[in-house]
Amino acid sequence: MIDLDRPWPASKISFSNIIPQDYDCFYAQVIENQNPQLKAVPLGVKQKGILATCNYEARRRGVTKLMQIFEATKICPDLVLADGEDLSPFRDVSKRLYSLLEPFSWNKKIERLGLDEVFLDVTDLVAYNVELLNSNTLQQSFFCLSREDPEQGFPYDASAVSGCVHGSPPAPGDPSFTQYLRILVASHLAHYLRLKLEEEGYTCACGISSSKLLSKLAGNKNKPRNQTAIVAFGEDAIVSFMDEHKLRKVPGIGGRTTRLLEGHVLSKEMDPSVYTMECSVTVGQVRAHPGMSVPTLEKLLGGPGSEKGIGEKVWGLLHGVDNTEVKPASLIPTQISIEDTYKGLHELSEINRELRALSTSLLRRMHVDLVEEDPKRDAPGGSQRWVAHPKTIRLTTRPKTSPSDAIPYNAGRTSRSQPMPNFIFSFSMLRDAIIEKLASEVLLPMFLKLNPAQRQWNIGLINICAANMVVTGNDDGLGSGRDISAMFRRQEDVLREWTVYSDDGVPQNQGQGSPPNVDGEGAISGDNAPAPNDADFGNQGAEEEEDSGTKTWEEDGWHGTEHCHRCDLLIPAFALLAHQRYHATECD
Ligand code: TTP
Ligand code: MG
Repeated sequence: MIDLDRPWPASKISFSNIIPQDYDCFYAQVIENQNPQLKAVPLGVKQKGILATCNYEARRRGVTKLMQIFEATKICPDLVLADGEDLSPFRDVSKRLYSLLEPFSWNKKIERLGLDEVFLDVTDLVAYNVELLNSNTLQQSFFCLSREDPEQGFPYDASAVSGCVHGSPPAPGDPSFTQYLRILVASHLAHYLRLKLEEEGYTCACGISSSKLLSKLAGNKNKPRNQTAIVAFGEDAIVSFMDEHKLRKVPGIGGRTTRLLEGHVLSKEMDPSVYTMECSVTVGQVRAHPGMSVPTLEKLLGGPGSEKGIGEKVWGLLHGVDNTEVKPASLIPTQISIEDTYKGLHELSEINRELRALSTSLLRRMHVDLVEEDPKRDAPGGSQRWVAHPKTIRLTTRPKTSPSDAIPYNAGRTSRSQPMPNFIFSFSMLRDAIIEKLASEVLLPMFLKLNPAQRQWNIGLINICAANMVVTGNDDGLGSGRDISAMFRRQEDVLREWTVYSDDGVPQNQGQGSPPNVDGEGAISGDNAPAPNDADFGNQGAEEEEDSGTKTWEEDGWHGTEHCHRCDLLIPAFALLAHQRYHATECD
């Protein structure tokens, strides 16, 4: 109970309240909602040979996320397995729940991370409701959800924080008391939002604090179906909250940083290029290690390829300091990236098949995420319109490696980009025809440029990405009502030659048109990649996106004659593409 026998200061402090929601066993919940009888049984969602996730009934029996299927079924023989390869249902639910949460951020800062996490900045709504508190009637408070309609909201008991609490509440009059009130009020909003999501069939865990970092760590404290508010204020309290966490659990501290710092603290040689979620040191051990300071961190973590100011950033994170803002609401992704991994694709027919499969997914995703109904429009294809246009298509491939090769995961990953072809936006052309044209006329030639004809390929990953998104109607050079086809025709004229990029978006052949501004979101993470959960959020995880093996490509490095890898005919370089396309049709 809080005793408020004196008025508290007017809440004019700029203090954010952030509530991240992390849905419990997300893919499993989506499947359970489609088949409610699965709620009572141990359920695993499989993608290739592993469990992308499993429900809490399965977890009670010892099954874990990312366990191999054979191991999971050994531990839990009655595990029901559902297929999780098609991400569309997960994406659809994610969008629906996001739309439900959106109105609760008055400053319109609501950021989706992957499919199952949402950061909601509720600063304004909370500040408004702190002002409405009456110290004499705290137990009968009313949470007002609208400035215009005082009856829109819900009753709540403001004499205590809702849910789990970390720390001890300050006394009225303490300098941190206003911050405490905001956390208290935000905790009731979090509870209300959790109930709203549950009405839709989805439970989640959430955290309530003043930054993305602290609220995310708070949310992880009590899972599933729970919430935790941090009511520890002041530097010492926050530092001791941070100290107890394993270093790798801190959002923004990725695998490379963890291994370098772990090696330093334990005086052990550790290879930073080996991907791991494991970590044996806590934040406290690193922070209190003799000589630890910003310059020490900079020396340990800096150097070519590292993020600028890495020492200062990590020093801040170790002390619970994170000033990153929740990004403004948008359902339009900055890029759409689809990828798949393979045990090794060797034949052109296999490459063709996979390029078609990826093109099918890309087109479906583009239609789900970027097309909306437009009743005003009288156009071929009826009432649909594109709300955004990706200007660039990028193809990335990586050879197959195995862990025993001791080669960094992304070694040999190479990319090419070119303007997005106009036909992909057509509503009048049949979808199958678009897919066929995209795969055979755009992606296959790109693939062959990246992987010149050989006797045998050994492809371990293909990613296709619609990047450089231009939102229709924004003041972005496109302008509402302008003819998108005309723009693309102009762009194609300008960028007639393909531009070659390394994966960090740096053009390798400057001077061949302006480089598309391929942004960093998920540059290497594919459509099928997990939400950047415990380890990284937003650009803080940039270190994970280093490309250790990007080749640089010479645009004109393909002269002379080549043997066709299928029929062994000696073909002039300029005709090889057409020849291989001929084989491609043969394969079909
Ligand atoms: P998580 O939030 O990590 O897991 P979860 O929601 O299943 O479970 P929890 O209750 O612990 O939050 O990831 C969200 C979804 O992302 C998850 O349901 C499945 C998917 N996913 C992958 O596809 N691959 C992965 O490696 C991980 C970790 C998750
Ligand atoms: Mg989750």
